[in-house]
Amino acid sequence: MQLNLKLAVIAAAVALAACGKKEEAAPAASSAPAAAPAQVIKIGHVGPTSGAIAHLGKDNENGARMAIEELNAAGLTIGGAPVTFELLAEDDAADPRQGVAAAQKLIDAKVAGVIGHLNSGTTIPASQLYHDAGLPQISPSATNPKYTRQGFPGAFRMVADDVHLGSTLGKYAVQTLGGKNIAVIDDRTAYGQGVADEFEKAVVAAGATVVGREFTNDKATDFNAILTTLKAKNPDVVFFGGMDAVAGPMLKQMKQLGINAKFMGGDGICSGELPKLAAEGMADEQVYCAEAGGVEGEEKAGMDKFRADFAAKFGTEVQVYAPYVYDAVKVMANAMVTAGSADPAAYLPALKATSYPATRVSPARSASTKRATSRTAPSRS
Ligand code: ABU
Repeated sequence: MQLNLKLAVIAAAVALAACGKKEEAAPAASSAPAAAPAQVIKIGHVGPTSGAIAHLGKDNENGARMAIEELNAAGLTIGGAPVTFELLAEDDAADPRQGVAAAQKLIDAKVAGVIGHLNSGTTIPASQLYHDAGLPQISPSATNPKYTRQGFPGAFRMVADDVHLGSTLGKYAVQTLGGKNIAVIDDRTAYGQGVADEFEKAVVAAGATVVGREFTNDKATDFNAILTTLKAKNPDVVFFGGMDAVAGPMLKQMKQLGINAKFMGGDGICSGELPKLAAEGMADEQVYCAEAGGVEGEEKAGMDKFRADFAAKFGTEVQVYAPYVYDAVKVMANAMVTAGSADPAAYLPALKATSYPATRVSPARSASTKRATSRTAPSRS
């Protein structure tokens, strides 16, 4: 299931009911009536804050922190009771087993909902635990379609899935870039292999030839063997299904081997870090990727403000998914306010019915409106 998200500011004045741990009331200092104690609502976040894509996991976690701080500054009430939100952040290192362990930790800590995980390979196994525990989960970035096709009513994503993403990119490679002989590589993860399969299908449907299909893994650093095999097939486009931490060194080694093909990938390579990871390996107009968070028109002002606020707060630019995490936290909190309860069973219907008009950050974009962007460095708008 996919949320059709249009973002809105959480209405600070809405008075509804909350369920969460009560803080101890401070003793009244005077004869004036004591202020009602704030109820603490725990929201879990999971992403890889260690390992090769820690820069992406930290970006996500910062997006969550920013949203939580804004919610708390707004002084929300739920069901007439003042509430504060507490972020419980876990690291899954992009590893499926650590993802399951992180999920169990959050369930044991009695979070009211979870934002995460970043990777499809961690999001999917963890989703079984959240489902069993009755907890809503919104992934900001997991694009493998299986995640939302398991029949779990509480599983949501903020982004289009790999069917849309891969097919749009495949068509773009042939119809816009003019690719005729296309090579495909994937990292054998739930995301990388899935998006590469969809890309390949679309390339063939559009009339081009897939001259080679190779694979690596998400921890590999040496691609000389597969790139040498593909070089002999003279591709005009190389597509990589995987993340920026692998794509960067791959680009560098393509250059060293004299492969001058255009290089494409999904949202997983479309980060601010890619040019650094590729070192001198990226040529002008060589890299095309699905730009998560790319917005135009009226939405651009909101995104520009988000990026500026984020950079001022954390001293670093948005990588990829922080705006989606930020939105996801606010969407979840908004559903609690609307439902008058932070009880997962009570606010899930409101979450499903979410329509959240954009104010600062763009709504989730369908793959058909995502742009495959040509640039020397991933753009921030
Ligand atoms: N959407 C690409 C990165 C996250 C994933 O594994 O799906």
